[in-house]
Amino acid sequence: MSIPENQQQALVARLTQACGGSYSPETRRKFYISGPQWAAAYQGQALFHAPTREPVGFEDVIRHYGELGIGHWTTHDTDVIPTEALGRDQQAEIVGRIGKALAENGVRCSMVTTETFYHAVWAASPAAESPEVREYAKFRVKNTVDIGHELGAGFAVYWPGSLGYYVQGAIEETETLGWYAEALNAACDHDRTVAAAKGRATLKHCLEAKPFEPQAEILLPTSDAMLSFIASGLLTHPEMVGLNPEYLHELMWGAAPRAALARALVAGKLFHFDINDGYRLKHDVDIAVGLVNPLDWLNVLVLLRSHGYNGPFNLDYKPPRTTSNFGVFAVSFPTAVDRFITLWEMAGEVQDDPIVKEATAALKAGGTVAAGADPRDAAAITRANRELLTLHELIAHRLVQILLGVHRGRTYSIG
Ligand code: GLO
Ligand code: MG
Ligand code: MG
Repeated sequence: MSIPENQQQALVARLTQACGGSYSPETRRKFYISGPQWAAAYQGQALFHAPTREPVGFEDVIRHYGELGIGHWTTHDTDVIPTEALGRDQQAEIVGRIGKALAENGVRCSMVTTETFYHAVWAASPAAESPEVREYAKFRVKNTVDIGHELGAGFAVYWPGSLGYYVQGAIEETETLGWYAEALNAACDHDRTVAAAKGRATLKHCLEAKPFEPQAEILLPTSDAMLSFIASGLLTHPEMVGLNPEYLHELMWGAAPRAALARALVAGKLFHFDINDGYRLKHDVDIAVGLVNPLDWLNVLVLLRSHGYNGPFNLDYKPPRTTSNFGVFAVSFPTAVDRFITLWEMAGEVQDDPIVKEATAALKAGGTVAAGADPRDAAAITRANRELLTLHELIAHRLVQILLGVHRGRTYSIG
């Protein structure tokens, strides 16, 4: 029987309720989870896709986030301020309204980011040959720093989307990288001045890599490329600059996201984290966290928990274009947050699991080699550890049991 239009929202709401497993807004607020303006306002458009949803302004997004218990909000400068109004009186008026909406809904702005990819001015990237474009890029990142301090943010993110090219040979890569560094240096210098004047800490400046899109070739395609850029000597304040890895962006080029995060951790540069999901070697589908790779996500969160990562988890995904405006806040955001919290709690269970603990400790203790054995005897060392190494597969089994809840005694029967 067909479902009348005016009964569909009630059906979606009832089935969402029937899923159970949702956390209260108070519980959700205990996590450093941020909701982007652009994620909630995404209308479903793409190169080959017309929009499927109506526009949503920041007042509505912030109100919904407040109700859901998403305690932090993030934005591009141009998500909320028209390009032509940036740095002008209208900006101050809009930022004032944002501050009011945040305060009224108990939401805080954690991060601001500069759009340096969409507007036609960035056709040749923010580090274009034209000095005017590069001066404008400096104005934009400095202006974003101002907005960030005004709204109480702690982080500024830079996804230099258009830093690359379609055709080879027209730009010289080292020169372009130097020019891009000049924009970041301008942002950091300005930040130091503003922070000192306001008696606030400087922002944490976070670079975000993506291997493909929107350019054909990207100059800083991975988090590792960005780590080497930070350490290159081109930045005047490398200590102020770290990473905002995005889960899917690392997966897109075929990396193990957990290993990419580990490299950022050991470099002390894991400042901020964009959480979502998707597929290897595909475009940036930005599916909500845990819908594609829940086991990998569980493992990522074990790593972050065990290293005491305490930065934001930014819900940088796109509600699918099959989801309605109603569905964005009734289903998409609350379920994304709740899957994240569940996986976070499971990661805690993994850390405390006696089987995982004992197996891990045994592997680290290693097998007993006969006293006085020759340390050059590879065959003897291999024999001494041979049986222990089966524990790798057992640990993997245990992680899947925890993910499926089987470790709590649930079994399925075919008989
Ligand atoms: C696009 C990026 C983008 C950034 C945002 C923050 O693929 O993920 O959403 O995260 O511009 O700088
Ligand atoms: Mg992102
Ligand atoms: Mg993405």
